[in-house]
Amino acid sequence: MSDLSSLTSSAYQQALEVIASVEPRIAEATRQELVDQRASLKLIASENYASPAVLMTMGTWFSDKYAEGTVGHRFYAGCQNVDTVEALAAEHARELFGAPYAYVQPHSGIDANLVAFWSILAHRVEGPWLEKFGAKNVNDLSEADWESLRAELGNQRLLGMALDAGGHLTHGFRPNISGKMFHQQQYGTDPETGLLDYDAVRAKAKEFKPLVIVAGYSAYPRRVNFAKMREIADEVGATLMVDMAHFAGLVAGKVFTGDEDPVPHAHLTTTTTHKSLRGPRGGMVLATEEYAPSVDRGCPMVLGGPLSHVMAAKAVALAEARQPGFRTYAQSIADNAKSLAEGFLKRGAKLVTGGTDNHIVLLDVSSFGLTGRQAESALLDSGVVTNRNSVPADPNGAWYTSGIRLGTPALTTRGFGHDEFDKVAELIVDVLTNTEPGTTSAGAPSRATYVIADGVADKTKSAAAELLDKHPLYPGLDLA
Ligand code: DSN
Repeated sequence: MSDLSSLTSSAYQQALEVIASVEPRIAEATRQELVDQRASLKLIASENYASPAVLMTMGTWFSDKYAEGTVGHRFYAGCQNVDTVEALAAEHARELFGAPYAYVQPHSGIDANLVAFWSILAHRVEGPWLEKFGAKNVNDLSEADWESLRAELGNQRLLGMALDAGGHLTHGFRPNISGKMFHQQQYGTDPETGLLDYDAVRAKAKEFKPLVIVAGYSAYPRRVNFAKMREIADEVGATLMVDMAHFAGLVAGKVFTGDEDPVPHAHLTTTTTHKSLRGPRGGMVLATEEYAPSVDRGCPMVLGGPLSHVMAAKAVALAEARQPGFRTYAQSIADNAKSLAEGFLKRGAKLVTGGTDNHIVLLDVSSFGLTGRQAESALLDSGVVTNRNSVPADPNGAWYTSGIRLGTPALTTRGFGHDEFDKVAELIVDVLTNTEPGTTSAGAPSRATYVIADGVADKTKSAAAELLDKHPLYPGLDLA
């Protein structure tokens, strides 16, 4: 390990020198980003720290290669090495998740979801609808057939989890393309418990009869029973698409198994690769054989040319996730989230759903008399990086919010355990208890400004530094 650390140090040191010879300010910003990431408590639930091997894989000449198409079927010459990379990444993904098919080209989670949506529509075209038009394949359709198909496709329905219940923008939220390309309705959570109510989802699905049901979340602190979601989809003839971007690492690490593992239950499972999965920034679609041909058309249907350097890094990250140590890591993510939640509850803080059983803790900061925006800013001043988030039926809307979303994947990568997460809860409660809402310049109550009691931010920063020093980020990586 020390050999690898010193190799990593000299590799980055030299890389920064090469960059500095062209644009020293970029080399400096890159160096400073490491300093800053090392010095803060990163609790953003969707972030992590990828390994040096993953990071380095992205900085190569694969970046220079165009490779539209699929393995062995490219629209550019000279793609034999890209084929190796893409095939390997897909093989690792299939093996890791037990998926019949993996498409590793999407550049992000939004792109992965777009590929899935369009492939569901394309699949519809190629199913019974071709028969309806008496055509063997889409090329046989006349302009008039297309006109009528376009009208019908543009009239499809999607049912997804509401944003303030923990769903994602791409699950049918109106300002996102998913809320415009589909007629959409949303399912929420039980107003008393904050938990998903499957009977309510079923009732809504029966009434709305969607083509697509989207399950998955970005701010719901609980597990989902995907077998039940599939039952509901089957009852109404819908395609079940699960967006596991947030919890892919917990699926890969076998923390979520059986009914909680989306892959055997969903027709299509989408993900990012950089959150709990700890890979490069990017997306991926896993599919049943039935949907594979339409998923494969992601590029050029909705994607630009594949990023070969990122697909290579996906292959490296997925290989890491197939090692036994990743299961220990994934279990620690979930155990640590419980420790963090217990740390808050024993200090009297209020959590959406009363706790967690995944990697997310959603803290309702209204009991501190603060908005999410005020709490996020006060914590940032104190060296704690979080993001504000709506809580169900949030009176402060999506901009100011009443919640703070916290996640354990990044600090778990640094080696934090139960005691450290308990201390993190103590620090956060201390900052929020000692923060008051501010006023506007006209003296009216403000939802954005805040006042932290003297000395609290500095005291928190030094307590955080003590924790962080015990668990260095990229130990041995020295850029001095
Ligand atoms: N931005 C990601 C998150 O924070 O959850 C999802 O898009």
